Amino acid sequence: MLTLALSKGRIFDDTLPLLKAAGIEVRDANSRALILPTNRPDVRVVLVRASDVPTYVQHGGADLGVAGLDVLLEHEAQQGGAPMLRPIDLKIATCRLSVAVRKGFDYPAAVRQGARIRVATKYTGLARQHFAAKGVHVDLIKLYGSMELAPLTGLADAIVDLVSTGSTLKANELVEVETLLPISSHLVLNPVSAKLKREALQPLLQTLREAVPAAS
Ligand code: PRT
Ligand code: MG
Repeated sequence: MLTLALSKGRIFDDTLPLLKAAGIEVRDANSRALILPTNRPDVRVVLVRASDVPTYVQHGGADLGVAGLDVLLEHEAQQGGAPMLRPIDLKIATCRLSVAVRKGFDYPAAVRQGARIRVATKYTGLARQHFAAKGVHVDLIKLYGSMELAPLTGLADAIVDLVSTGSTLKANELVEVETLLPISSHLVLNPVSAKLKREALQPLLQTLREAVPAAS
């Protein structure tokens, strides 16, 4: 049996067509069940929180999974240790991880070498690495959602968050001032499964690779 961890929402929606192209059809997608069968008796899907996908895959609760690079790199920044096996960039759920501030806030001054900035984010590991590399002292404020509110209420000077169209920032009078990294979702593999279930995994990975649209 191969167990694939997915999160509901954009990753699930964007992964289904790729699975279909690989001959896998997920059943009962609209049920409340957390384990979904597929047309293949040897493949099932488990539904977990986006940020729990690396944990499931790392500890063998799933053989493989799909997660945003933001989630994967933040997980690695928090846990340390070896990076996860990440054989395929699925090029879905694309966005970028950026710094945003209130309109009119002097960001260049706030990130001058040796300066100090208050940053609210869900991505404390990635934000810490980013500002450390710039030689900027950062006070990190961990939030779990609605990051955009932090600069507006004076909780923080800046946020580090995902941006896609930019309309959420715009609606809250924030401006993007720096990009940390471009994001897409990747397939991740449990290292033990990669060895022990190689026979079953290889053809699946190959068809998935072929289903990913070539870079334009
Ligand atoms: O929602 P939940 O707490 O369960 O988990 P989650 O928020 O991590 O899951 P989900 O499904 O929202 O996001 C899963 C993955 O989708 C993320 O880890 C990213 O890799 C990817 N992704 C792609 C995005 C976006 N685009 C995106 N725009 N994730 C979130 N957003 C949010 C962003 O945080 C901001 O609030 O959308 C807003 C900005 O969108 P624009 O279009 O207004 O710029
Ligand atoms: Mg969300």
